[in-house]
Amino acid sequence: METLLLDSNTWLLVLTGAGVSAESGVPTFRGMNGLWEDQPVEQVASPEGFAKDPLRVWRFYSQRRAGAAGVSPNPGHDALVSWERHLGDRFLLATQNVDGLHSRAGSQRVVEMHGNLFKTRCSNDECQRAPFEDTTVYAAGTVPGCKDCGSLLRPHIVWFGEYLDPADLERIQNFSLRAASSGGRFVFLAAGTSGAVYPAAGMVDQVRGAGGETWLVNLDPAENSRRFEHSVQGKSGEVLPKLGR
Ligand code: BV8
Repeated sequence: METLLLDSNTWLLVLTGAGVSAESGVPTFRGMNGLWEDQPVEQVASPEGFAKDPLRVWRFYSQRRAGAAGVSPNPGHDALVSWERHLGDRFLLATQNVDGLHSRAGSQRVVEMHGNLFKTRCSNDECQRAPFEDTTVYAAGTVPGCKDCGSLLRPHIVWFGEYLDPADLERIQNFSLRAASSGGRFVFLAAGTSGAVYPAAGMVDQVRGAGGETWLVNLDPAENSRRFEHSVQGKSGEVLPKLGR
């Protein structure tokens, strides 16, 4: 297997998807037994779906919150922690995952692009109440209300058709600009993602446009596999610990 040299000249931007948490027992979205198999995505991960049936959306996210609370990081998460410790501020992890496992493994330089299962916020954008930590697994049939304004509370998750937090995108962009202009080697590695969802799936093109090197570590071919120069097929929990040196 090729190895990824993590030397003092390397800047590394990592993007992870559901596949990195699969070996921890967290279901992925697409493919066999995927989350979207029996939950039409537009009904459980969109503002329209929430407006139409908040009970169904809360049941979906409460089940995932309970599931994610009961699992642990795997060697793939641990490898990314060691890479961060080795590279310091020349490392950034952008994750599409909302299970919080990267932080639980010890990753600190993490951007949770699609939110976090253990955060809840008021669905009323005018309400002043900030998103808050929430480990409550709401019983089926319960939709929590905001104690400040009485509106429904919602998972602090980026749904389809919703914009990602501009601050998150800016942090990724700024890191990429610094890496590309550092005179060092700018590497982008995507792991455990089908490359189906934007803007995350477009990151590989941005890095290539900036002259960076691109790697994909995935169990199956991803939708955007052809856009990566290096591709290692396999389980991230097995590949990542051996890949970086
Ligand atoms: C937005 C909610 C502006 C959180 C999610 C450009 C072109 C086309 C469409 C668009 C575009 N720009 C925007 C869009 C629309 C849309 C989009 O991308 N649609 C797609 C479906 C075409 N994007 C958006 O709406 C985004 N917002 O861009 O705002 C805007 C607004 C309106 C209109 C236009 C633009 C918001 C995107 C966020 C949506 N929220 N989920 C949640 O409930 O989790 S996305 C959802 O998919 C999850 O967050 C998940 O992270 C993400 C990606 O899935 P993956 O992580 O890749 O998981 P998946 O199961 O698909 O794949 C797992 C992979 O792992 C597989 O390949 C498998 O082989 C591999 N694997 C499995 N086991 C292992 C493994 N690999 C390694 N080891 C293993 N052990």
